[in-house]
Parts: sequence; C-alpha cells; structure tokens
Amino acid sequence: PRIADQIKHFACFPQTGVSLKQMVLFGQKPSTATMFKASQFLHEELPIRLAHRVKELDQVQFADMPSIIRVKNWYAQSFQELIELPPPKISSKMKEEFKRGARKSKEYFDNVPNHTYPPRQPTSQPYPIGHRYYNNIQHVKCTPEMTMYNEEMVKTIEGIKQRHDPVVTTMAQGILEYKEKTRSSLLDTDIQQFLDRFYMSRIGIRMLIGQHSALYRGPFYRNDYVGVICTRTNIKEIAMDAIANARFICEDHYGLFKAPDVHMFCPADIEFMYVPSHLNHMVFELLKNSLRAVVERFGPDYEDIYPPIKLVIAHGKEDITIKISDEGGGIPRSAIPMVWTYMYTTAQVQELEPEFNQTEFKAPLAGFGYGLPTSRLYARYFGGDLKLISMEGYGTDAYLHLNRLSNSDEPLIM
Ligand code: W6P
Repeated sequence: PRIADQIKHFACFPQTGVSLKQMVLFGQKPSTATMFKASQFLHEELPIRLAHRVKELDQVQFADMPSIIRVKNWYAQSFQELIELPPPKISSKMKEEFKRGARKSKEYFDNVPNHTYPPRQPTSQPYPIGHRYYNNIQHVKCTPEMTMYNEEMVKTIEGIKQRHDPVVTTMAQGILEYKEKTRSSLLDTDIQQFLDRFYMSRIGIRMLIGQHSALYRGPFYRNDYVGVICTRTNIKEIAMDAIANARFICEDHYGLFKAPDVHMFCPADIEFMYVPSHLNHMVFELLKNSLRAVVERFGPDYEDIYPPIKLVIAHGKEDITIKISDEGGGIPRSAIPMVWTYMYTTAQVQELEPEFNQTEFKAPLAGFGYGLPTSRLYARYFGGDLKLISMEGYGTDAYLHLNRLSNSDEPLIM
C-alpha cells in the first residue's frame, strides 16, 4: 500500500558509493559526533539501496517464486524499519555546536602543517593520493540526542544485517524453484547479471553496516583497525591461515591422512589496507577448489605424491596479486563460464549435499559452490578481480588481483 509507494520514491534516487579509503579516513577517529554524521548518512543511504533491490526483485523474471518473494519481503521490512525510525531532532543549539565545531576544527587544522584544502565530505569522490583529510566535526561536543540516535540506528541496522543472513541460501532456493518450473538455460545472462548486481549490492550494504557497527562497538585496543578494515593486513599470515583451514577441510572431507601440500612463495611480509575477512574468504575458497581438483584427479591413495599447489604472492605498485596454481587436470575452456554461474552451481550443490545447511551456505568442498562467483564479487568490490586460466589435461591457475591504492569507487552499477 503506502510502503510500496515510498519504495518507488526512494528507488528514484541514485545510490552513493563509498570507497575503502573514504571509510578509513572517516572512521579514523570515531567520536559521538562523527558517528552521528555516519548514522545520518546511513539513514538516508540504506533505504535508497534497499528500495533499488526491491524494485529489481519485482522486475526479474523469477519474481513470483516463493523464495524470491520471501527475500523481497525482508528487504521491504528493513526499508520500512529505517524510514520509520525517527530522525534526530536538530535543535538550534545543536546547529550552533556544529558550526562552532567546524570553526574550531578549521583553526586546529590551519595550525597543523601539511593539510591540503579544500576539505571534502565523506561521501564525495575519493581523495587524491597525498591529500590529507580532516572532517569538520572533530570538535563538536556530543549531546544526549546524538547519543540516543546513534544507539537506535546501530540497533536497527544490526537487526537488519541479521535478518538478511539467509538471503543467499534463500535466493539459491528461489533459483532452483524457477529452474524446476521452466527448465531454462543454465547460462542465462540476464539472470547472471541480475544476481551479480544483487550480491554485489548485498556485499556493499553489509560492509556499510558492519563498518558502522564495528566503529560504534569496538574493540578499540587495536591501532591497526578502522572498524572492520585493517590498515596493515598481512597477506602472508592470512594465506597461511587459509592454507591450514582448507587442507584440514580437505583431509576431513576425503578422509585423507595428508592433504596435498601448498607451497607458498611470498617475497616478504606485505601489509596493505583491506578487510581481512574478505581476503580470507577468497583465498580459502580458491584453495578448496584446487585441493579438490588435485585429490579428485589422483585419487585418495596418492597421499604423499600429490603434486603440490603453488601459491605466489606478487607485490606491485598498483596491485597485489595472488596466484594459486594446481595440477588438478584443469577444466575445458568451454566450461570456464560455468564456474561463474549461479544457475549451474545450485544444481551441483544440491546433488552433492542434498540436505545442505539452510542458513550456512558453506558445504565443504561441494561442487563449484557460490564460492567462486561471490569471491570474484568480493575482489571487485574494492577494485580488484579474480581470473581463472586453465590448461585442460594439466591444471588451473587462479589470479586474485587486489587493488593496492584502494581508492576505487564502490561498484554499485556493474
Ligand atoms: C580446478 C577448478 C578450479 C576452480 C577454481 C580454482 C582452482 C581450480 N582448479 O580444477
């Protein structure tokens, strides 16, 4: 009824992207006043993003599948919660305080050398390299209204994040329902593009919520973290961790005494700004695929003579690239597109794991799960990419490119 009209209205506004760099600069010194500004930004940005998703879910060719309707209702409910949350009352006293804080910040930053003008707002374009950032609300004193509004916003968006946890599995269910009904092509590009956009948007929304909640809740004792972003992510440590986990899962799944070895080549400790959980997700996913290919090519009785998987980390000016090479026999060139589809994938997962966990979409070593397409989205989200090159009859190389400068815009339209 009325909520549908409001969704239509909000879907007319363009979404505003936020780069990794902007998130770090904005979250560097969280205060009640900066959190308040961020809450206000999310209070208008999240309903816009959710409304776009509802609109697209309504127009897609499988809009009438029961599971798709469930997902759409979650988006609509979250939209409604946000627009029904009362905006903060901004008294004239508070306005004065923001003005005073801005003047004080200006004085402060004018007396600190090495700052470049003009100041920019956190949701505008990324900063040029070497541009020192400040926000003009560092010196604003907090008020009870600000504190109460922050608390309400954080509680609301944390609830929304939790509501949307089962979105990926439920969407997969919906695609399955559609496939059973229509027996449509496995490589429908419209559906593929829709799902890439949909899941990319989900990554962005969850990143914004996760970042805001982490800035609000802490922990505050680590000086190399800004929310969920680690400014000194050590890729070697994350790779070693992912290797141990993937090998363990592989041994468990195939009942092996010893999974294929993974040889890591990493020149030195490389530290860069990234979200460690995203990085872990991607490297772990690639390793699982390589391990699976090797074990399935040589069989389980080959334990000590499996050809090792090579993991090379290269460190350039623009990119950090991780190459993972296996000798698992490769995949035919014509089958590469299948690896990235969501349509083909669900069938595989269902076949291998008929009773796969409904909320946790992580069937260990299952077919080509959603793992590869979602890993590529995670890579692209911060300006990187994921590519596969395969030699049929020999093995596969996966290239995970990560943007070192991290100032790429959030990809909201692909
Ligand atoms: C394969 C298939 C694959 C997908 C992704 C990463 C590595 C591999 N190896 O055989």
